[in-house]
Amino acid sequence: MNTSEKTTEETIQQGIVVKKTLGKYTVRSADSRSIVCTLIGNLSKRLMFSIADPSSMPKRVLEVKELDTVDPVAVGDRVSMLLAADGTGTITEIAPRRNKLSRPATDGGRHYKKSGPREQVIVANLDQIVVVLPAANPTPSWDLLDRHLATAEASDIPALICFTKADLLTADLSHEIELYRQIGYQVILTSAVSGLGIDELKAALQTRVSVLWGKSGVGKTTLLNAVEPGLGLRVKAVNDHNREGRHTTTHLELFDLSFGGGVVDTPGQRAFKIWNEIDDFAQLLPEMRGYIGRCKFGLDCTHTREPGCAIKSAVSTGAITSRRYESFLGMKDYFGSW
Ligand SMILES: Nc1nc2c(ncn2[C@@H]2O[C@H](COP(=O)(O)OP(=O)(O)OP(=O)(O)O)[C@@H](O)[C@H]2O)c(=O)[nH]1
Ligand SMILES: [Mg+2]
Ligand SMILES: [Zn+2]
Repeated sequence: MNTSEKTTEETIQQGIVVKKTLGKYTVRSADSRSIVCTLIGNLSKRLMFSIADPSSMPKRVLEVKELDTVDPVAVGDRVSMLLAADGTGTITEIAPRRNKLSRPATDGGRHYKKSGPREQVIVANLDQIVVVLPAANPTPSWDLLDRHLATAEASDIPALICFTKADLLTADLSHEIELYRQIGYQVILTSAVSGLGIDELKAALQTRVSVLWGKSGVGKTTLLNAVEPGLGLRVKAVNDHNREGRHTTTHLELFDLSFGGGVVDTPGQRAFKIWNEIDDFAQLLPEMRGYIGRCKFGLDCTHTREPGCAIKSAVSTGAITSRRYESFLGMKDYFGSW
């Protein structure tokens, strides 16, 4: 159905999905209004056309299939919507995505097909992923950081690293920070209490669309409140600090920044399985990538026990740190299968 033919031009608007809750999508229009939308019926199904390219003629629907995704709309999607007189809208079209952060859906039965899980797109059209982890209290988990960075690499979205709670720092992190900088990641050390690094973070966020990514309680929302005080978002009460499994932020939301750009705050995430199929996890560690194909067994090398492995040899000379190599070894198990 081509809705634009049936309606006047004023009733169709473009916008960006900023929030989702149970079948309702909040879309920010170009004139900064928030419009609560539902989804037009045919976008919830996959229409199989008589020829491969549905944009060319003839457009005859042969079959209607269930979607391969949990929800066809994600926060960050650019959509067209049809506005009703009561101020609500209907999403009629989703623009092709520039990129997406996806995971295999974890909700077992309903969404789990024989061929494997369905795709769950968490956020679409990102300029960068800000991996957030505490500098202290608790001490940073380097394995988790490496998995988050690997997920960003697998999604082909640039990542930067943001440490929080620098005011609680007791150990010296400069060695680790330098390691990640040498790999090529920007690293920002922040404290919402002292204000350290907040200007640097603002500069990194400006004019870009970013997502704050990290475990519950690391201080993502606190950080967003620090860069944009007007938002006044709810954060975890101080006496709730060490209570695991309690998410203070309960849904994803894209916020506009007054200095330009947008940030998606997320409920805390453990590292999840990577959606894309990965041939060699060394591809996901930038400092290892250049060695792929240079091992004695070429692309068949798993970089574990083989003789003449270029990656293991780089670990022995220190060109690749053994800690990152350990992370790499863990990734196969962690990400390997669903
Ligand atoms: N000392 C100190 N505490 C901080 C800092 N940043 C955050 N916190 C505290 O850490 C706790 C968790 O902060 P939140 O911002 O709610 O964490 P979150 O990552 O948004 O958590 P979820 O929404 O559950 O994913 C709060 O009690 C904050 O006060 C900081 O820079 N220094
Ligand atoms: Mg939060
Ligand atoms: Zn190898």
